[in-house]
Amino acid sequence: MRTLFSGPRPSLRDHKPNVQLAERRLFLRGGLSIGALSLLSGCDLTDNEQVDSVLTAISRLNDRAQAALFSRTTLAPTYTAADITPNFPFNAYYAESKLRPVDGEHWKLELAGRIADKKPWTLADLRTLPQESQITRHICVEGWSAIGQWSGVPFRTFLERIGADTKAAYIGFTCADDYRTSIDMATALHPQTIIALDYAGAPLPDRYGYPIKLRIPTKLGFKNPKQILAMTVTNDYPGGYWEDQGYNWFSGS
Ligand SMILES: Nc1nc2c(c(=O)[nH]1)N[C@H]1C(S)=C(S)[C@@H](COP(=O)(O)O)O[C@H]1N2
Ligand SMILES: [Mo]
Repeated sequence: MRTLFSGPRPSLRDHKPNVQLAERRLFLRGGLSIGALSLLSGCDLTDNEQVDSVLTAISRLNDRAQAALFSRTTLAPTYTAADITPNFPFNAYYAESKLRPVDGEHWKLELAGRIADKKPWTLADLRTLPQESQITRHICVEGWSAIGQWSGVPFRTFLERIGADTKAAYIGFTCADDYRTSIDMATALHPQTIIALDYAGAPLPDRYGYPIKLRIPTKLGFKNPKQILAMTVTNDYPGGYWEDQGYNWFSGS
């Protein structure tokens, strides 16, 4: 059940990563013991570290299954203005009082990796590209969801414009608060994935990721980086802040 946030909200840290929860539950429910897992994996699983590394491997296998099921044309549900959640929540790996705003006047999006034209982009540059607006639901693994309106540049348009290698496997993002995440190319090219410049028709507030947030309605909230400083197109798995702590990398919503 997806519930609307109300009251004090636990941190992602209070939630067991998917590796420990979903996969483990799946295997236990399926009657798969650690002993059977040992047989399957061909390893003698004698300690937690080994069990975790096998479960991480299963989570990466699950990434491939999700990627195979992901459809480039299936759209996330969209909503009307009346559905928008008042006081859309702020979330980050720290409290909102610790938020350090980015100076958008001097900000430039840095480009690296498999990209033909690595010229950095200003906010004004991004405003010259075609813009799109969407009202979609943001779902956080912490168990809350909320509906908001984001507008900006379709990410596919941007990737084509900069000559990104769309055959590459990953796009990695680094953010002003040192947050990191990464996504698969199919999701990057999905028609609803946008570089959000506006929230509710006005420039993105600091709390929602000014100067830019990558808004991906087909993925869980933690895969939507805010305050992006740089992006890399790469074939080397970039991981991410929560992903490196065991959260499932693909995390479709
Ligand atoms: N730079 C940055 N981006 C981030 C995070 C973060 O801590 N830092 N947290 C993620 C998580 S877990 C969520 S749910 C959403 C929250 O976005 P919001 O504050 O606009 O609701 O941002 C995501 N992107
Ligand atoms: Mo989240």
